[in-house]
Amino acid sequence: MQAGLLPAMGRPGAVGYCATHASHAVKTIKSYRLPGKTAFQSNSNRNDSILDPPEKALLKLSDNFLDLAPDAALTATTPRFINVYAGKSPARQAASTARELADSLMAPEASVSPKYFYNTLGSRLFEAITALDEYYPTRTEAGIFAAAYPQMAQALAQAGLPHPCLIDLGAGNCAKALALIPYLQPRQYVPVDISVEFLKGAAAQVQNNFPALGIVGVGMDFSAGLALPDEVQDEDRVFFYPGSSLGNFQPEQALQFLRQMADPAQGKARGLLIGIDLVKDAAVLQTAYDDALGVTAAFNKNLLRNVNELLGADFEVRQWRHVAFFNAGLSRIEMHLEAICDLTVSWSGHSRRFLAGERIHTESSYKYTVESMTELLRQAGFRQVRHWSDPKDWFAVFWAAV
Ligand code: AVJ
Repeated sequence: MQAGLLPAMGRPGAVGYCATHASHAVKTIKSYRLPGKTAFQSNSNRNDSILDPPEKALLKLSDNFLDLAPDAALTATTPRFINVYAGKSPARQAASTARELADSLMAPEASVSPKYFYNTLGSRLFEAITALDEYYPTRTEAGIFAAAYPQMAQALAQAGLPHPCLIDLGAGNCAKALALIPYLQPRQYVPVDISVEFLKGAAAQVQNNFPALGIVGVGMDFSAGLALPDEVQDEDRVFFYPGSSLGNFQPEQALQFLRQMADPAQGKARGLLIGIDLVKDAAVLQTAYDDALGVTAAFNKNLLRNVNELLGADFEVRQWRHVAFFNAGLSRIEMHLEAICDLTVSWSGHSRRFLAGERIHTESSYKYTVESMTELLRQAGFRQVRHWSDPKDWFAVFWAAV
């Protein structure tokens, strides 16, 4: 990635963080200064190096998160932030979360929804996963984007969306949007995530980098529905759903979710930019979810800590072990937590006994083919579908227009 790509990032001496340079920063942002060409286009041996430049760029990006100058934190405009509790008060929301957790833990085949991975520590552990050698999706996707940003921007412009409202589903640290914004030049940026405190920090960071951009942060569980607050503009909505997060849905749920997005009465999408992990060699897949450092194991077990907090349960993390494998028949990675010994877990007057070897299913991560994903998007109501992928066809980014 070239230095000019992210105009106001926190390189030493970069503009945009410091109040005294604010007007310069705004000017830089308003023009969304674009580089002449991407690192990829200028690289003669594209295939050999596809993974390296964006990986470096990602590392740079996280450096920038840490490097934020203290005075910048004080002078930054805090973006608007809206918490959506699906029409319920926070107390009722907490009660229904507890009920949902209790029900899924009491089921004959115990499970916990993967959305409960993402407390603040969980979001950080996921960030760490994306930096692992074994976890190829993030850097492969970044490589695809880095090679195709201008083409993607062109695809949006051709669809009549030169300045979209960019809705970033599961925005997390907003790193992917930070790189995309200079190209798509959104009128409004709407990062959405269930991990509210984590997102607030990240949204403020985006505002630092793009002071002139209208940002509406939304804290909500969008798996429950895509009804966005009124502050989010209706026009020119483009959903950004990278990272293969769609893979967490069962295929039938994925279809419903995409349909909802394309529905003029609900998501009101004009287009969707979505990244999806592709079916590949089982060993490569499996290693990505069972890394040598044990970061994914920690991410999986941290879910128990979150359940303890949300449900008032007494899970002992040490009594559980991480299990991950590729279920080829269902085309999905499965993650489970397996009881190491016979044990009992209790919460507010209830308890469940687990025998050694019994599992809690914590995540399914479905893998698609280019064909199956194209078909899914068409079934959901997207008419124009195209995609970009890496040389190994490990990952694909789709642009789908309604
Ligand atoms: C965020 C759902 C895309 O399935 O690869 C990473 C989550 N779980 N390692 C994925 C995850 C274990 C990730 N998604």
